[in-house]
Amino acid sequence: MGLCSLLCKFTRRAKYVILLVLSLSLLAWIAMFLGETGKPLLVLSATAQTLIKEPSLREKLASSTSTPDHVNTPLPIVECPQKSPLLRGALNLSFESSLKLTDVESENKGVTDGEYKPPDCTARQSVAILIPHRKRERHLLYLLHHLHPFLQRQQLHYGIYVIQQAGDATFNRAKLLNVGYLEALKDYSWECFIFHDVDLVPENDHNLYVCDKQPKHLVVGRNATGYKLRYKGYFGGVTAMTKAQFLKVNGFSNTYWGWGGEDDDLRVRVELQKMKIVRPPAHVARYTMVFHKRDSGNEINKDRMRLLGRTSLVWRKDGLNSCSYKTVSVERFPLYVNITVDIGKPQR
Ligand code: UD2
Ligand code: MN
Repeated sequence: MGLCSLLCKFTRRAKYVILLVLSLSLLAWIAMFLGETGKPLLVLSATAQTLIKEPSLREKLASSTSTPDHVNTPLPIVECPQKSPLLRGALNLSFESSLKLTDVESENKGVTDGEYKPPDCTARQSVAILIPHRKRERHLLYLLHHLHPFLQRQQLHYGIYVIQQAGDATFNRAKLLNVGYLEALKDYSWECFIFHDVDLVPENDHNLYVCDKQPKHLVVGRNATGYKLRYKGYFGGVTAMTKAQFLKVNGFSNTYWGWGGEDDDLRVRVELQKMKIVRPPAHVARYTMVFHKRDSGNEINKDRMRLLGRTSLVWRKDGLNSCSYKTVSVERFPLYVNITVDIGKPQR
């Protein structure tokens, strides 16, 4: 019995061991089978991916061999380069007495209603040029003759506005410029404004007619003053301010009638807002002022020093927000928008 029970135990254990070995080898076989078939599965999924990509490749090929893209969809217009490749630097200016408006018009076919956009890129800034004017037709012609190609070489989107003071009352440059700002914004949301004397012609197209983070004075020097800054803080002639900067100072004062002071008043407003006037380098910010005498109706403003003394007290209520005027006409000529305006007369 002892031997029999021993044998029985042994055969039972052997059965278990054999069963275990069998099941292990079955598992190993299954694993091996899966291992073999796993590879083709991966290959299949990779093929599936390639197949998914394939139609777009085919589409690309098809589209490149059929009608060109630009026939159906407009080409994306890229931003103009930081530095225009069209700039020429210092220029020889000409002031021919035989020059006619029709000549300047035919030289600037790309300009419509005083507005221009570069044809092959999106301009970096949209700039309105505001020119206060009365009875300076010859100066205006010379300025248009030089300024249009100058601005086009700078690849700007621009519009030129001439603001004509109607009647014979004393001239008010600053108020006309306020009117120009308010009227130009009715046409387009210009982001930059250049306040520009009619008789100043820029000599170097590296003097960029764009706005900066701070108000910019563009006339460092001019022929008549030996190309030197007239005095520290001088802010006359041609200045550039963004829409927001000009709004922040409430524009120019409306109360300077006659010659002088209004440019200093704007400087005071800028300084009151803790802004800082910037200027391009002197060799670039050069202008030729077409010779002129003092105009009748623009006599020296004897009141200007008194007015300058009260700027910090009145700027909030004297400026863009109190600029009242009557628009006489808005004429859209090929090379500029002509706004004739009745701005009243001095209250004295
Ligand atoms: C200086 C300033 C100018 C202004 C002025 C004082 C420079 C280069 N310019 O110019 O910005 O501060 O002093 O008011 O320093 N205008 C007419 N018709 C007139 C009178 C004036 O169109 O009958 C316009 C025109 O755009 C002219 C501007 O007003 O350029 C300034 O008058 P200005 O040229 O007689 O004065 P000016 O040269 O002393
Ligand atoms: Mn002048």
